[in-house]
Amino acid sequence: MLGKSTHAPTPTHVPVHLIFNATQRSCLIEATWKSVPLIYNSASPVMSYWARQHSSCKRQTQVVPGWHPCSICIPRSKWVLSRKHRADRPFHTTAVGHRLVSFLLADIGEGIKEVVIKEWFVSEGDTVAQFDSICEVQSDKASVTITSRYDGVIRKLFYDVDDTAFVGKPLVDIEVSKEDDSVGAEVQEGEAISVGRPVEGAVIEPGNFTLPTGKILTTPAVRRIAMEYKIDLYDVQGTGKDGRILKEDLLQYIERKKSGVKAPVSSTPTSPTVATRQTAAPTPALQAPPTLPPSIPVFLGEDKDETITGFQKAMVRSMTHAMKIPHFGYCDEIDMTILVNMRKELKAMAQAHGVRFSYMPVFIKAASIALSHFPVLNSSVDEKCENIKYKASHNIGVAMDTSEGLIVPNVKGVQRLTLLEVAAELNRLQELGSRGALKTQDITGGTFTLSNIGSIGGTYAKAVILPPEVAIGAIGKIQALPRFDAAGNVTKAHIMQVSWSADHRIIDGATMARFSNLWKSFLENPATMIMHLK
Ligand code: CO6
Repeated sequence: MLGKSTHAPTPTHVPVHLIFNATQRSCLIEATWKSVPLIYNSASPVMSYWARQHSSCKRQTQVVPGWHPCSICIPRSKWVLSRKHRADRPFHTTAVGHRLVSFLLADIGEGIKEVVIKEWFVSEGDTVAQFDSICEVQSDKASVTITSRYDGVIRKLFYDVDDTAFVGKPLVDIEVSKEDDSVGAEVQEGEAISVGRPVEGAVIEPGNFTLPTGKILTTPAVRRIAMEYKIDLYDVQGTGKDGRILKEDLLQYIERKKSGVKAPVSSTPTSPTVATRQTAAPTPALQAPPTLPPSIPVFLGEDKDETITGFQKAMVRSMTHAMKIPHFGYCDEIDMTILVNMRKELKAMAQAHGVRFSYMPVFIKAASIALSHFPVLNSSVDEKCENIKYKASHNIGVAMDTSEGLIVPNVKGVQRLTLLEVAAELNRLQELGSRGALKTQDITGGTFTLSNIGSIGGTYAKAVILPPEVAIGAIGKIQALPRFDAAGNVTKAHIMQVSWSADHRIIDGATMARFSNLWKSFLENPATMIMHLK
């Protein structure tokens, strides 16, 4: 039963909301006074307060079936100050009409247990709206923007910049209005949500669906509708001031999607194939390759200690774990001469569709076709290596040199994509990677990896498997080298080396060699790939 306090707040009384469970005859008895969390100092009088106040309470809403919020005043002498936050109790009470929600750092996937706080976008006392950015955190694999789930006032930040925050632990306390119906019964924990693009085929849990914010100008109401319809606002063209997405824009977009009509988003000619699959792999504008800063010599003068954090810390963990896998290597060289010539044409064609086309899309697509012949290479094993899971989707990871270090985003469902779509998705990932904006969805769920070290230099490499995957390929630089042709004449050939690493517990050398031969045959005779292209 919810009612207004019959007591006016006095210096000796603290107005609170209690949540009673009439059946269990118990209640939550935490409150906040002047932003300081309090804990009730006495157990037994609670029910008598409840009894006294019960008759004056007017029932309005139920927070949880069987539980009823109720406002009363309790003498301050009955409370003790509690500076230590109680992480296991997400709901607290504050001044009448408000309550404090502990906003927990959500699980951001791939077993990530901790992140480093990179930047706060809010301070204590700031008012936030739903989906406003709260902070940027860095996991071992990507930067993630955490957004608010509520409208309210930030009451407490639990970490400083560069602190390590733990998944499932409070990130901030937000004071919300008791009328805020978004703090419904189903939201027992104020889990923070992260931004990103939903992955096709992924199970999207209510409250865990992620939405892009930050650069997108719109209102919480529009974001809420987008969330309900699982729409990525990056796909919606805003017609408001400065590109703000208006409610009408979103509703029109939903209508168009329902009727199958595509939005007029770009004046760039788009491939019919790409257009029909636009939701799976939108074609970004032509992007320049990320430029690396020139290497500058560093003279320290004296020794310098530095704590390993963020990506590096994660690399320590993941590589230590990875090196427990018994690796074996297999290398070969590939004559890329035909493909080098063909790529010139493909590049020009892709460019007409606004897509930058390097060799990578061909490497990736050829790998996917070869994987369908050797599914064990697209599998994963459990921790104890007792079970193999053959993965239906070819989510091919690409080791990427980004502003944040080496990250391995993956192109999802390559088996369903055309070469142009693979290229478009790779462009998108590269563009995000170059500005450190890859999202959790982009970097999770990989099933097989290719590392093109040749775009930097080098020939052979010993790549480390990314668990739970079981194989990885390192690709060397394409070089013009002398080789013998079929007639025994020395000719100029474009040669590229590949170095495979595989988990020797479940893969043998012959399987790896056969897979490599097939992949090689597609690259050496690209025409043979045509039969398998989708
Ligand atoms: N040879 C020759 N030329 C190449 C090659 C090779 N292997 N790869 C790319 N290129 C060309 C490419 O075609 C582009 O040329 P144009 O199209 O004519 O402009 C140009 O180099 C730049 O390509 P870019 O790197 O922008 O794009 P690409 O799609 O080939 O690669 C990428 C995408 C994400 C792989 C790349 O940008 C990147 O980050 N590469 C570095 C990956 C890396 O750091 N790997 C090391 C991981 S650690 O493997 C490891 C075992 C250890 C050593």
